[in-house]
Amino acid sequence: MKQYLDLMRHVYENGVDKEDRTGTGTRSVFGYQMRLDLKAGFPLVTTKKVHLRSIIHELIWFLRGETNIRYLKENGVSIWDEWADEAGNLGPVYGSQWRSWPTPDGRHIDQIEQVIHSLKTNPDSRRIIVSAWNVAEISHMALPPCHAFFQFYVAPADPRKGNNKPQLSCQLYQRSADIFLGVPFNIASYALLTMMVAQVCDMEAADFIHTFGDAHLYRNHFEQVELQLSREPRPLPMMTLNPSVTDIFAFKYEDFELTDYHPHPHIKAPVAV
Ligand code: FFO
Repeated sequence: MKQYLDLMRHVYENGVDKEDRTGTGTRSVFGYQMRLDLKAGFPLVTTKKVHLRSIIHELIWFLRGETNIRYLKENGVSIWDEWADEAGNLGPVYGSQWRSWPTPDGRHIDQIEQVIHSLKTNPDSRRIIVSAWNVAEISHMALPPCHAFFQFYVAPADPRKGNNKPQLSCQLYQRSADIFLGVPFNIASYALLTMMVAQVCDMEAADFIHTFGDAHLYRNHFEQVELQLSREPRPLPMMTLNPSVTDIFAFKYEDFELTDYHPHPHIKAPVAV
């Protein structure tokens, strides 16, 4: 995926050196956008091996509305361990906001359900949005959302262009992005989500647009970054979803099949907490 390496190179060569909350130090750029064509292959980074298992389980966990790491631990996923309390809780993070955003009058809004409903009944809407950025609850979260706000967009089917179904795109605003460790996860996660939403709405996944606020490379990832920038991207793999799933909340780990993934070897790096 050339777009990812371009982002990494851009920040490495043009970013400003800046301190950060974790005390690690970063090189950072403010404002950047990538557009990925989901028909060109599944956007899983090929210049290092990326652990898709963790990404799929994390996404299923978000969609279950969970905010305790128990489900992740049961499935051998440890990417959220550093932020959980002794009981495994993270506070009202992604899953809670996506599925049960609390209203002032004591109800809860299922934003994912609403998005699916809007796509099916009013695909031209310009309000098909999910926000994890719940200002009133941020102080109770283990970490304020990094991928904070996303919107869906539908272009009508156009058989003359070979598009026999409506074309679903998704744009994400990510306020803070750890380019080496987090971004490959974030890209694959939203690409998957877009494909899943498209399938249950009988649409085709088109573009994923990834918009960044503070896009940074941690100083203790620079060696890994140089190694990765020296590698040649390989052809993208293919992702197939079990076509019998028609409910966004019914996807299981076994419903995802990745083929033709031939990445360069994994590159280890420490995560900033
Ligand atoms: N904190 C930091 N510093 N960077 C991030 O991207 C994020 N996240 C969330 C919340 N906290 C963050 C957690 N996401 C890895 C990948 C994604 C994470 C956290 C950690 C990681 O260590 N990946 C390794 C090992 C993979 C595995 O164990 O499966 C790797 O990819 O090599 C942003 O969403």
